[in-house]
Amino acid sequence: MNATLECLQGDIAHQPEFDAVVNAANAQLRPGGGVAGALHRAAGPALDRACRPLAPIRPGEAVITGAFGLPNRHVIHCLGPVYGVDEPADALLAACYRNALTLAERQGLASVAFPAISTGVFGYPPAEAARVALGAVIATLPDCPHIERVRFVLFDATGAELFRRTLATLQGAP
Ligand code: AR6
Repeated sequence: MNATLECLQGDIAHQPEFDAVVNAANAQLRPGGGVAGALHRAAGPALDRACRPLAPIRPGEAVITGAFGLPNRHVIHCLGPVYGVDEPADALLAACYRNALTLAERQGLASVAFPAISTGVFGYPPAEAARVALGAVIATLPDCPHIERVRFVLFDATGAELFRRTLATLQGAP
């Protein structure tokens, strides 16, 4: 894998050096709270209008729009599984990351920033979500030669540390 993969604390709505940011969306692709609220607020109402014809989406699915007021070229909207409801949760969560990267690759994008999909309102336990998310990205990047840089943006320091430790484990660090 030649792409850079990093995990930082931050706000997904403030990632100006990334071609695409990923939204932890709801099925109707409406603004909502959390990540979706932050991205729609920063993008402005044009993002909501662009989303309407693409809704609804299913768990694991990803769709792409422009980014409007955001400092990115595109927003990729993923519907994560609701933990304990949408099954199999791990396969559906992994599909979000794989489908988002595949869409970015098809658009020729070089950089994508992800939030920790499903770990907020949708209740996915963070440690399991980190393993699934990072594992899916590591498994998909070899099929995405255009993508040079992937960042996980975690809202708090604990989340960023968890993702960094999980990445080190998956990459075989001591
Ligand atoms: N930047 C980075 N991470 C964030 C931000 C932010 N600005 N805001 C929250 N997080 P969530 P979900 C973290 O609930 O679980 C929405 O209402 C947050 O701490 O946004 O997939 C939608 O409309 C958590 O760790 O997404 C859907 O209905 C993670 O991002 C539903 O919530 C994901 O939290 C989707 O739920």
